[in-house]
Amino acid sequence: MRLVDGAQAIRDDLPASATVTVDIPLEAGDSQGSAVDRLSSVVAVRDSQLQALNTLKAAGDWALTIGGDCGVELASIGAVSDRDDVAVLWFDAHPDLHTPDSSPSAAFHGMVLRTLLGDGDERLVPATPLRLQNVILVGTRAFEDDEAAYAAEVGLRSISTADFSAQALLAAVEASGATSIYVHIDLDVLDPAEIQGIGFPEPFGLNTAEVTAAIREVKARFPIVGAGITEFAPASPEQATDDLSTILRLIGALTR
Ligand SMILES: [Mn+2]
Repeated sequence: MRLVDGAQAIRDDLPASATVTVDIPLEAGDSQGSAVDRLSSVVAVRDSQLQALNTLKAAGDWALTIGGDCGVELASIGAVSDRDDVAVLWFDAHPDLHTPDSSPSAAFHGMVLRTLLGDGDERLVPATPLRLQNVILVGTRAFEDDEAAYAAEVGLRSISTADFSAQALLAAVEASGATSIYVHIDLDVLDPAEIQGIGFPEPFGLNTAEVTAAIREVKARFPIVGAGITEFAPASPEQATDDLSTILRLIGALTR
């Protein structure tokens, strides 16, 4: 429930007229014989999100999706995965590159990027998966062995925390050949000193000021076609209040 509390806390600080709430199933869901925990819920949430995204698209708007865990990107990135012109900037301490076979937890949020790249349960893989060359890992620093092996094998583009800069990001988007961007931000890409309300903190992360400055610089050259902010899971209302200024700075960089 902490993820629900986090999403609601963010929503309460956004203009109601610009906000669409996507209801999620209250029941836990069923794996339906797969190695993906709660697969039926993942499918139901994806389909509800796609409906909302299509409505916005028809109105000529792009969407900033507020999670939820990283699983919400299945719909939000999946809605643009067929576009060669979109680079996905994956700001996340974790690469989320597990397959159902390699995942130690069976939790879908650790498989979502790999699923978007075409490897995963057939009920979840998009009709046209993302192209490897369009994905850029940013600040990703907690790989499990199978994920590291895959990323090395396919040569996934990556910008480490130490190498992070607006220039590095611009160069990576240019190298991908894309002309627009989707920006995924799992809040755990930030250093744990910057944010408290996350479930899987990893040391040596990015700071909010460098992330917002880089996003502003990149989006001045490459328009944003979608974005997501995920994994806000405050332990208490006080913690939510403390973190909201950080989250609102990220939202401001993406949207203004
Ligand atoms: Mn993460």
